[in-house]
Formats: sequence, structure tokens, C-alpha cells
Amino acid sequence: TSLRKWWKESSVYQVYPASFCDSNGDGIGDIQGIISKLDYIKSLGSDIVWLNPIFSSPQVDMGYDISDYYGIHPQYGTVEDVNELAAAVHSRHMKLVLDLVVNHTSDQHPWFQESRSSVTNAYRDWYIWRKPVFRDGEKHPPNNWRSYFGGSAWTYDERTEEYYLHLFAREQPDLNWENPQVPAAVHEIIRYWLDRGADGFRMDVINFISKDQRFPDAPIADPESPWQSGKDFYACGPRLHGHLRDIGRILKEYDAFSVGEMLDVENPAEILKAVGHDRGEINMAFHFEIVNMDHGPTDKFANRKWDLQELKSIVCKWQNFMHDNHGWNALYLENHDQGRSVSRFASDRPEHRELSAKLLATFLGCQSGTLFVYQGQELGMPNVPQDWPLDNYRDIETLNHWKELISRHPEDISMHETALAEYRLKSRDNSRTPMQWDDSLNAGFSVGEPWIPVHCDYATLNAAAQVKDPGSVYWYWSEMLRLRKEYLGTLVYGSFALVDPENQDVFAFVRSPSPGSSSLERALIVLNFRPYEVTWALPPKAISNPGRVVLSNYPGRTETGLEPSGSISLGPMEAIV
Ligand code: TEU
Ligand code: CA
Repeated sequence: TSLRKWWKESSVYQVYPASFCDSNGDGIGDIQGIISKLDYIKSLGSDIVWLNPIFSSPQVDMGYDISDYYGIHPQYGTVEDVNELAAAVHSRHMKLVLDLVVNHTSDQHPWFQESRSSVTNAYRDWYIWRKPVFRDGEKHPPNNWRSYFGGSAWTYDERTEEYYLHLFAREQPDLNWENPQVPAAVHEIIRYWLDRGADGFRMDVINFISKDQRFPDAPIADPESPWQSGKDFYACGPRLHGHLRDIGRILKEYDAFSVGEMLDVENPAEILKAVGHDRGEINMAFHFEIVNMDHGPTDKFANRKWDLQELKSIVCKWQNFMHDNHGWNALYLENHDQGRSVSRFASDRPEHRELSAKLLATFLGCQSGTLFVYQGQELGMPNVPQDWPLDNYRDIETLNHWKELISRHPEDISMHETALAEYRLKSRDNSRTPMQWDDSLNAGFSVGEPWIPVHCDYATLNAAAQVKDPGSVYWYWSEMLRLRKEYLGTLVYGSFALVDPENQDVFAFVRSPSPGSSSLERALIVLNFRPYEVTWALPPKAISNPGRVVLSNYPGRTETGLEPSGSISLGPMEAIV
């Protein structure tokens, strides 16, 4: 029972502030807009609201480039608005989680402005500066590391004639966590927001903060490029866990929530070191194995198909590993960096979109872990439409990719078209289009012109219509969240086992309460990932005791429908619990 925790039993609703709700008509979502929609989030059944960064920022990377951790981006509101939001969230018995971005700052942050001003400045060592390497009489960066947004991870600064490291955009210099003043400053930021009503943090690329101080060249994985992923030398680096323990001690004082974003790590044992119940570091972490299934090996926008066996083995691996080792999973299929799940992992064709959204809700909601729902996912919003022009994209990752492609292959029209098709699947902008509230102008998101175009399907796909319709994706999600609470011992805490693992169409699994749990119910979850009918043979145990249907995306499925042959016939995209 000591392993029971409130944050394991909660579900999180993720709000992307710029695209959620605009209260003043400037086309950009804001904090007052979020306050006006808290009842909507509450009625879905979420317990925690996580906001993407709302702090002062030049917005080169949508707020992941912070220039003042104590100030609020004026277009989102003020510190008073945050106080009001925290109070409004708490009065509804929910919690507020903020985004902590401390692997890097904005290049406009005063720390970096000081740091770059001279080699002797007191802030010089707050960032990672290295001398150029001279080869054939020319200056080169200290190593071959690639930035996630393209090009070298190092930028040369004329003023002091050295390079600084930025794993993301050049406007996002990496902090030097080897300098004890950096963690000390981060601890102060954490306390400041916890003291002002935040209940915890999502920690951006937190497993990148400690770098191998030798800064060696990375192995060559992409022979076409001079720049290579240096992940071996900074993903879960040498001093990560010391830093996380120091942060964990503060979080513990406040009983705060924490989820770390952990990129470029595929071994659950590595993540367990941060999330193990006795480690004193963070509650849970996002891994990328599922959402990277359709990424190319070096270029995310390279074409790659995923398959069901791969998904099964990833889910099975993480479910069992965390259960057996007293770690904890963070469950997600969508966020502000991902294409919409119906479009990527099921089907967004009009006849299958709703079924798909409910199928994926069942898939995610019946796993062990803390569940994250990203705004619009509860409506089954799809990716941007097929005719979205390049002009509509805003995301730095997509635009830099396009620039690089055009400069390397200016004439290759077929490559350009392939890239555009891949953007429609995986560009981060797919999830950043405005939230669709109703069928009025701009989907009720804003009376002004939205900073990014609204999806054209909002007249029929919107929150108002779904809240009115008990058969909607929205109410299905709500029921899923409720069932997790009703069958906590099984669905949230129970063990996981694949059923019929080799099946190419159906993803089936059993959840069983752990020994000693007060719950008795076992659950069989059957998911037909195909847009056509599939016959599925029930396992022998389920035939002798077929149980009852507690949830299905086919309203007629009130009985298991077991045929004498021991099989059931599953409709396209059908899900049954
Ligand atoms: O994301 C980490 C990250 O590397 C992703 O941007 C990744 O590139 C993308 O998901 C898929 O290729 C975090 C934030 O979530 C993201 O929004 C920021 O841009 C990034 O860190 C830098 O702070
Ligand atoms: Ca606004």
C-alpha cells in the first residue's frame, strides 16, 4: 500500500496555451482563456492541468526558449493571472503543473547576455563554451554533434571567438550544469513557482542536462551529413541522477508532481534510475519508443511504416518492466510535439475517425501508469488536412527541415512532395492548430485571426457538439477515465500480459490485480487495429468465464457475442473491455 500514490491515480490534461482559448481576440490563446475552460477539463474527469511554457520568451520555439523564469509572456497574461489560474484550478480540486525548461535558456536571457559578453564575465561558465578547432587553417566546431533542429549543435560567437553548445536552436544555448550556480538557480525557480501555487512540473529534456565533459565526436550514423547525434554523450549523462536527487528533495517537501521528458533512451532500466520508487528523483518519465516508431533512423521525416508487432513489444516491455521493478509509466500518444494519434496510429478517414479515437483511448486508458490527454485528443482531432500549404506551418523544426532540404536538393520536386506528405503526418504543427470549441468563427477559439490556421473540419468536429452527444469521443474518454478510478487495482496498478501476441490485426491483453490488492476483477482488452472486420478466437480462460462488457466503441456490444466456435467477430477498429 505504500506504493499507492495520488499522482499514480490521477490523469493529466495538457494545455498548449497559444492554441487553447483566446480571451481578448489577439489570435493567441491566453491564461484567462484557460481559466474560462476549466469546467470543461474538470467534466472530462482530469485531475491535473499541465501548461506548456508560459514564461517570458522571444518565442523562437514556442516558449521553450525562456528569457525570464519569473516573468510571464505578456501575450499569455501576468503573474496575477497565474495566481488566479492556480486558485481556480484548486477550487475545482485539480492541480496545476508547469513546464520547467532548464536544459537551455533563450539567448536573450540576461544570463546568456552576460555570458557571451566576455570570457571573464561572472556568467561565462553558466553556458558551455569551447574554443574552435582549426583544421586546414579553418575554424570548426569542437565536435560533430547535430542540433535537433538541424545543423551543428555549436554556434560561433565573434565577440569572444568561441563556440557555444545548443542541442536545439541556436537561440537556445545549453546551460552548464557542471557549474553549481546553475542547479542552485534552478532550485530557486522551482521553489518560487511551488510557493506560488504550482503543484509540480513537467521537465523538458531533463535527461540531457549532464554532458560527458570530454565532448567527443559522435559515431557516424548519417554519412550524408557532417552532423551526427551526440546522444551517447548527453542522454542520461554522468551526473544526471545527482542533479535529479537534489531536485527530488525539494519536490518531496511539497509533495509535488513530476514527469521528466527523456529523449533518446530506449532501455527502461535507464529510466528506472530516475523513476524507481526508492530513488527520490522524479515520479515518472515520457519515453519516445511509441511516438518514434514511424520516424526515420536519423531523420524524423524520413518515411517509415510501423507495425502492430512492434507496438505490442514496446508496450509489453514498458508495462512489465515498470510493474516488476516498482517504477512508474507516463502514458501518452499525443502532445504538442506529435502528430495526432488517430492519423498516425489508427485511421482518420471520416468513417473510421471516431472509432479510431475511441480505440486509442481504450488502448492507452487500459494500461498501467499516469495517463496524459492532450487538448483535442479527447475530441479525436486529426492531423492538418491534405491541402495544407507550406505557408501554414509555424514550427521551427519543420521549417528548418524544409530549408535544409531545399538547399541540398533544390530541384528534386519528388523529394519536396514526399517531405510535405511527411510533415502532414509528423510535423509538430499537426497538434498545434487551435482547439475547436464550437462551429462559430475560428472554431470559437478566437474572434481575431488565429496565429496558426484553424483546421477546416471544425464545423462538425468541435467540443460543443461532442459535449451534447453522449456517444461522442469526448464522453468515451470521460468514461475511460472514470473506469480507471472504479477499477484502480486492475487498470491503474495491475499487471499486464499480452494475449495472442502473434496476431497481426488484434492487440489483446489482460490486466490483473496484483496479489494482495483488494480488487478482484481481471480485464481482457481486445483491440482490432484494422479498418475491416476480423474474427478473433478467445483464449480458453475467457471462454469458460466470458465476464461482461464494461466498455466498447460499438454501442451494440453489450454482450461479448461469443460464438459456439469460441470466436468473436470484431468490427472495424472495434475495442472491447
Ligand atoms: O522536446 C524535445 C524534442 O527533442 C522534440 O522537440 C523532438 O524534436 C520532437 O518531438 C520530435 O522530433 C522538447 C519540447 O517538448 C519541444 O517542444 C521543444 O522544442 C524542445 O524540447 C526544446 O525545448
Ligand atoms: Ca489572447
